[in-house]
Amino acid sequence: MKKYKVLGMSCAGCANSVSKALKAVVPEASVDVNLDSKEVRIEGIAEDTAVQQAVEGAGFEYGGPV
Ligand SMILES: [Cu+2]
Repeated sequence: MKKYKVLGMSCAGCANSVSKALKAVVPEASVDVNLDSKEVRIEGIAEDTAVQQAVEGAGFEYGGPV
């Protein structure tokens, strides 16, 4: 399990966008977005670079692994 900081999420719609973007790049992993802590939890195999690209591609700021 890995956790990443994602900045710029302000509502459930943002969380959903991030979640969808991540699921697209790591379809075999389970993704959980926590709006309160601004963290994304990924269960399964995920490359940091793929996570960063997905987050940034969705228009949010990648804060790195937690
Ligand atoms: Cu939003």
